[in-house]
Amino acid sequence: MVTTPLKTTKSEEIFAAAQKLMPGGVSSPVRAFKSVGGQPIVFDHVKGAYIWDVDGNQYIDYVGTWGPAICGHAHPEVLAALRDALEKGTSFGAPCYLENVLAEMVIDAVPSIEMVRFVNSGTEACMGVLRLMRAFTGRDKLIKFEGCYHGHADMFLVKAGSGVATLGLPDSPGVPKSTTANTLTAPYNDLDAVKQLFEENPDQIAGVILEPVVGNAGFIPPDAGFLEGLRLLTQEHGALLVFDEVMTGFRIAYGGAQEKFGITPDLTTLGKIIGGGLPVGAYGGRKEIMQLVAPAGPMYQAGTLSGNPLAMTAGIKTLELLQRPGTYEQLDRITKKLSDGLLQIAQETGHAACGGQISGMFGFFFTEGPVHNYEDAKKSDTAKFGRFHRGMLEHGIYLAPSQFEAGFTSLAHTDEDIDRTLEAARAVMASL
Ligand code: KE4
Repeated sequence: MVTTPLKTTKSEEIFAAAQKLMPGGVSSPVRAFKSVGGQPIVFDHVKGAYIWDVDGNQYIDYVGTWGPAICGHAHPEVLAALRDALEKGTSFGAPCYLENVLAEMVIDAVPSIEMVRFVNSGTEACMGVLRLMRAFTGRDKLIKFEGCYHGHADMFLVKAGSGVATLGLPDSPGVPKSTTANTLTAPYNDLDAVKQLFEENPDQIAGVILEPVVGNAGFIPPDAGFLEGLRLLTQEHGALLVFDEVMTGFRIAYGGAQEKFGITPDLTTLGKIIGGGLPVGAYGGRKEIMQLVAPAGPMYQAGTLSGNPLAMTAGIKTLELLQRPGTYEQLDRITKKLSDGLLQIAQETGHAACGGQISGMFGFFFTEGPVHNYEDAKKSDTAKFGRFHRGMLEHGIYLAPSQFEAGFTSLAHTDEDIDRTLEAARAVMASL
């Protein structure tokens, strides 16, 4: 458990040194706790639903390394599989049977995917899928939604979510206007705005890319009819529909949001869970589209470590674990208990709050709500969220360090963990 106030001497020393070595002392901006204040804690090790920091404090973890740890951190069966794989080497840079195995599992699971290409991150997957959308349609423009995040490639850094939203960056310097000139944006859940963009840009839009359940502006589910409407609009205008399921894939259902909502896009991006904690991304879709990708076709995309045996091994074992009966019922039950509890406690302690969950993904905002899009999300009390985050940390609960992120549970979280979390939330909310 944690000491109150939190003893974080070693974390502070290590993070102070880190800031002299790496910009902001981190390898990815959201980890710096900029929007919630205070020092980030430095992890020593993780196991199951728990984190231990370098000062020996233990926390219940609701970030799960941003999604991959859905079976619990350092799952014994994943570690055992990796130990065996290690004996055969860490990287081949050549065809490997494990790629066939994971590819087959992804193709069997995800309705839109008939063929798949592995890369090393969600960013790379989204870069590849955009180039493919453009190659297949011969069109240059794309539609994304405000608050959605598709990795840090130039053309997506327009009104992006996640760390861009967290840091309140207008958009990033270093991205030429020419690069984002073809990136059109619309508010999430606003079909009329998308319709208008298609009318204003006839035959120029290669496709629409979105998070089918938003996690990078906080948790924002699709309104009824939104996904269906996009499916019809893209078909009507000869454009492609792309679900960025880097976060939702294998999380909100084994077949992702497209299985959950029964809407099949033309292309899908994946990441996080399919790597089981090692670096993997993927993009896939209909064979007629994927056949364009080199060396089958002319659309170039490559990667030294793509499909490496360790990442394939961790992904295969993770998906095997997720196939076990009762997985998604358990994730849904435990996360609903958490989400409903947080909202009830907020109400009982006099705080306006709204939010929800789908399977092992949840989020809430300190605002009356409802939150249908990024503009709504930005109206929430982010300063209060920062105080809540710090208070929960002091109570040994590790939440995503930004209002504009989603929370994640795992198969390792127990009812006792949820009860302890709600107990802490009651104490902290009463003190806000
Ligand atoms: P990566 O390049 O970080 O593997 O994936 C980019 C990406 C693409 N699409 C979606 C829907 C994503 O959520 C992400 C990455 N998610 C963030 C967390 N919201 C990664 C955490 C970070 O940036 O440190």
